[in-house]
Formats: sequence, C-alpha cells, structure tokens
Amino acid sequence: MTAPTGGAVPPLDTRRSQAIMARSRQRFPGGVNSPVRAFRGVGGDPVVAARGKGATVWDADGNAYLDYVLSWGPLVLGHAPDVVLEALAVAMRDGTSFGMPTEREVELADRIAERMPHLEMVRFTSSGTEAAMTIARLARAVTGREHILKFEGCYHGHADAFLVRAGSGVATLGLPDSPGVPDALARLTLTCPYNDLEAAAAVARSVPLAAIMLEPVVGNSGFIEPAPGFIAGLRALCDETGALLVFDEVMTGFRIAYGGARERFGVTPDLTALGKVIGGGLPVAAYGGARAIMEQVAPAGPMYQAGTLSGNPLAMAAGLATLGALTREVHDGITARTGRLVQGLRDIAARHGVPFTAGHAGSMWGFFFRDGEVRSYDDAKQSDVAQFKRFFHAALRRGVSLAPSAFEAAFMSAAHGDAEIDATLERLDGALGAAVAGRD
Ligand code: KE4
Repeated sequence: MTAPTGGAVPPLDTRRSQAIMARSRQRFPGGVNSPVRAFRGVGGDPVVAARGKGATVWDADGNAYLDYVLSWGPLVLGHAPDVVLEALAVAMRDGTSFGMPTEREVELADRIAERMPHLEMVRFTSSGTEAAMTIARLARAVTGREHILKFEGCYHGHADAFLVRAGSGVATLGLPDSPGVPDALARLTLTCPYNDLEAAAAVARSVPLAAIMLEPVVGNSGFIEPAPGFIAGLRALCDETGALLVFDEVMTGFRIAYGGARERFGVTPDLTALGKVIGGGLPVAAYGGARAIMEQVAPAGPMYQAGTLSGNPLAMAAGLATLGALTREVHDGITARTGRLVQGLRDIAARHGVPFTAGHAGSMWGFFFRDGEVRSYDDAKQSDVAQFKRFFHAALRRGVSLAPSAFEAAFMSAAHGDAEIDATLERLDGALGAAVAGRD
C-alpha cells in the first residue's frame, strides 16, 4: 500500500487565538505562563486552548485536536473526565481551602501508598518543582553532603539546583542553562550522560554525593528508556557510596506502570517525587519515602518546607477521583492502546522511508526522526529537528496536537479509544507525507 502523499490541507482559521496571543504577549513573558507552551521549539503561534473533553481539546477558534500533550501528563483519564468534575463539584461545596489538615489529603496519601508501598510517608506540594527542590534539601540534610548528581537532559523543575544541563524547556529553547543561578550553587550539581553507569560511578566514587537523581524513564529530552541494568546499577552505587537514590516520577508516576518505576524496574528508591497524574489536572505534587527519612521534615524534624495550598482539598479531590478511576485494568488498557499507536507510527514511517525510532513505557511515549537507539540527550540531539517541526505543524493542521518540542514526551489517556487511535494514525500518515514532501 503506498503511503498517502499528505495532500495539502488548508491552514486552520486561528484569528481569534492570534488576537488573544497578541494581548498575552503584552502581559506575560513570551505570551505564556510556561516557556514550552510558546511554540519556540517548532515556530508559529501556540494553540490557545478553550475547552477540553475526553481525547479532544478545542482552541479559541473552535478547531478540534486529538490531544497527546494532555497538560504535559496529568490528564491520564483525558480532558474534564466526569468522575473528576463530579468530585470537584462535591468538594467545592465544602470550601476551597482551609490551611488545616483534612481527611481528603490522608485518603490520597493512602491511595498512593497502596500502589507505591515504599512511600510510607509523603508531603504534598503544589508543583513538581517544589517536590524536587525539597528532595534536594532533604537529601543534603539527611546525608550532610552537598553535591547532587543529575543526568544531562533530565528535568527536575526550575529550582536553581537543577537548571544545570536540564531538559524540557531548557533543552527546547537551547538555553545553556539559566542566568541567575549562582556558580557556587551550580557547582554543587554534577552531571553525566543518561545511561552512562561508568560515568556515574566515577563521579560517585570521587565526590561524596547527597543524592543521585534521575527520571527513571526520561520524558524531558524526548522519550528515552533506561538501558538494562542502569537503574539497578545506580541503586548498587548508592548503597556503596551512601548517596540517596531519587526517582523523579513527576512524569512517570502512574504512567510507566501501575505502581510506577519501582514496579517496572524492581528497584526501590530512597526518595521519590510525584506530580501531574496525582492531581488529575489540578496543582498537586508530592515527595516521599521511608518514614525514617521523611520524619526529618518539619515539624517532625528539622528540615523545613511549607506551602499555603499544599494538600488543597479541591486538588486532593481531583487526585482521588483520578487514582480511583485508574485501576490496574484501566492502566493496562491505556498501555495496550499506546503500544498500538507507537507500532502504527513505526509502520507509517517505514512506508514513507523515514529514519524514525519510537517507544513507549505504559501510557507515556515518544519518537525521534533518526534511526537507532536513543540512549542519551546527545543521541536525542542527533535527531532531525527540522523534520519534527514540519511533522508537528502538518499534524496540527490535521487535528492532532503533539508536544511542541522534539525534546518532550507524549501521553495517552483512558479517553483515547481505538477510534481515536485509528483517526490519529490516518491523520499522521498524511502529516508525515506532507513533512517528507517539505510541506506542513
Ligand atoms: P512542575 O514544577 O512543572 O509541576 O514540575 C516540574 C517537573 C519535575 N520533574 C519532571 C520529570 C517533570 O517532567 C517536570 C515538569 N514537566 C514539564 C514538561 N516536560 C512541565 C511542562 C512545563 O514546564 O510547562
């Protein structure tokens, strides 16, 4: 069967979205409240979201897109799932915030511990950045050491400690890192290539590390899986040297396996950051681990961390409804459909004769326009970003919303059924034909 040549499709009418962006550029740096949304990695004007339901998001002009950004990961049930809306309607009648302990927060902590029993104790925050930055402080407090090892292309939020060879927006924008991070602090963050266990061992055996921190499956340099033995090797290295092993599961949590990275790789970290899915689209993140470590956190212990809206009852309600609906059966169904989508994309690329590699871990997936395995950020940077940009815009015109960066992951939800996968593959077949023909 010859691949469709991606017949030209008319540009979308986005006049209202453009008018909104003209105002936004007056009010926000780059017109956005988070850099990756600005389309700097692909060019053109951002999609201005107006409404979402299920697998679809509509822009301010009413154009519909099958959405694989899904708010950068949180929407594992899809946009505006009824179960979450109903939970919010009930919760909001009781109030929106208390600044006091509530039952909902301990309910959510129990739900998390049921699937991740190594998280005996957690602390909720309102963003993944807060969770990750606190883990850095806690690891330093517990070990009495100052240096942290992270991996090139991994992103752990925008705290000073981690804006060193970071991924996500830092990679997308090609920033050398970020001005404003004091050298004295940047020097305490050491980096080495992802999947390079020898390099990690050389660092860990030469500098006393408070922690070795990683994305157990990388989503912020594009989608990169750990090489066999890499994570277990880091566990052994931490046990040998006294560093804490930290899984940043803000993106991977409840996506790469029903019980997260520990279930997928059989390795138990000392501390874990969570976010995204556990808030179901509302601002929730968390850090946690063994009780002995977490009881170092104030007011139980001396390490300070706080947050006005931490454990916010509406956010807790959304997280509870999301995890309640994300049964192992639902998770496995999303995983299977993600596998079908990824294999379909591989087949399409082969028909078009395009260098292409793609993979998924549970309901998190990604691809690069290059052949061969992508094991590190350097490998990812060898991919054909120009081809990605053409493909991205050709997909958008055909009603498929992908992450506007070659260095981000994509996601799937329970609302992406077989019909949505079939429609996506048909549209992306045309989009790749157009991209190969040099059009979008
Ligand atoms: P937030 O502070 O954005 O809630 O979480 C930071 C963070 C920490 N750790 C990992 C592994 C993450 O992926 C993130 C945030 N992910 C990005 C997308 N790659 C959020 C999107 C954005 O920056 O707007």
